[in-house]
Amino acid sequence: MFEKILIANRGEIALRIQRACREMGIKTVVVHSEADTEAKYVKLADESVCIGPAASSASYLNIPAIISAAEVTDAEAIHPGYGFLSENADFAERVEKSGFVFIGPRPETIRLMGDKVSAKDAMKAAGVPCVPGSDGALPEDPKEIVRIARAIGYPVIIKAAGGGGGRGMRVVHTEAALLNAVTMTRAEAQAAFGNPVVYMEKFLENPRHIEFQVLADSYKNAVWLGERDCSMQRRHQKIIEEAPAPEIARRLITRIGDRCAEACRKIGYRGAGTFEFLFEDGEFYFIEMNTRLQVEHPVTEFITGIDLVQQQIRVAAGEKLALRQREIELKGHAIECRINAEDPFKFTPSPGRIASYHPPGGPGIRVDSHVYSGYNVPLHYDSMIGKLIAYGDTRDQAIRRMRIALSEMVVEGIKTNIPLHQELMHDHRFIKGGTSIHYLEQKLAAKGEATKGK
Ligand code: MV4
Repeated sequence: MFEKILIANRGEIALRIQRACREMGIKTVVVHSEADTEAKYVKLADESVCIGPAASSASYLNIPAIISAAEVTDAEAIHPGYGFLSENADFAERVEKSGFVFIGPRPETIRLMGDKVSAKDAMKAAGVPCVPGSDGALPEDPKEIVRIARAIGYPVIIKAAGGGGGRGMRVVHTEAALLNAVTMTRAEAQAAFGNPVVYMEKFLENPRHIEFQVLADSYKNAVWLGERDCSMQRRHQKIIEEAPAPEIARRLITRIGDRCAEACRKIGYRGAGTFEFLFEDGEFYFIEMNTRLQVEHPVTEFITGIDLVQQQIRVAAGEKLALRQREIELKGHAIECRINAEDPFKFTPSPGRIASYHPPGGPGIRVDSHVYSGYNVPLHYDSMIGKLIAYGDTRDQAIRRMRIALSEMVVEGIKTNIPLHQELMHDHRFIKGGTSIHYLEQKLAAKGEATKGK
């Protein structure tokens, strides 16, 4: 096992990774920007290295500075967390070429999944059901493009191979709008990702976003650890995630989960990963794979009892997976509310000093946060200041515990989205379960209409 790991991230996930290391007897190094010098998790780490100014580009995305920090502190492995460099294949490659272990998949796998066309090809070949669409990249020939769209049937969506997570997409409802949309998406993709390749899919109008957690070692052993419903989102920012997904037959879930684990074996996947699907009219359609630990991993940890960060570290160190699929039991229900420093209904960021902070507690409550009374939320990074996760024997119990926890939680001095979460925990459609990816935006729009001019 490693003696020392460098954490190339900040905030709640830097603290989460640090806790896993502590429990395993591994020393930690955190790298941080000038804006995070006073952060408590920086002081709690065994060692810390300031790697640059507040701007992410100069610090948390500064590859040479991070590798130098690993060299001077004698760290053996680097955990990238989520966001920042976590899905950067060039970073993973440079980490390994410099003699460190990258805690994540092989660089080739990150590259394969980073290109959404090659990812979909690989998954289709591995037996994972995909959204009907173009067979790979769209050709240049306009006649061919028109023919492909007719075969799929309108509406279609044009997506950039270099995009993902909602960037570089365009919905097309009619043939008249098709070729211009392809040209525009190509140009934007070239500008944003340096890659003009686009592909086409049937546009699903009202799907849910369901994702499957997988874990694999370097010896082609792989398991799936249940699914998460991440449909409650706004502008591609998830707000609430839960596991298991409500109102979907367990037999179908098991069938898809087994396909995901099998695909991991086929491509030689290593580490933790997530298969993203759209779910509509009883069918699952693969869209993308994330090759990192995700923000919402705690809901999976609650229903499986498995520490995903520790598992990531074990397989990165070359250990064989000790988990067997038949021993993995999905038990109870977990819900996560992302707590953001923002106006709860206008969504404008609200950085600044937290005057007082009182986290909730009690049975089945977990709070993953790095903040404290007196902490200053910097304006340079995303607005998430923590995650509140509630577990119960049933979904109903998890919701009731979440309501109590939200009512106990105090964050003063800045605005947070706690009031929005409180409202959602009493929303009849949420309580029923199974809302689509459009539900929150539609609810907010309706509410905006109702309060106009008031
Ligand atoms: C889609 C889609 C409908 N049909 N693909 C957006 C993020 C990226 N991961 C894929 N996305 C979508 N792809 C087809 N064929 C609708 C979305 C989408 C979405 C997906 C998941 C979560 C939130 C979303 C919000 C808007 C659109």
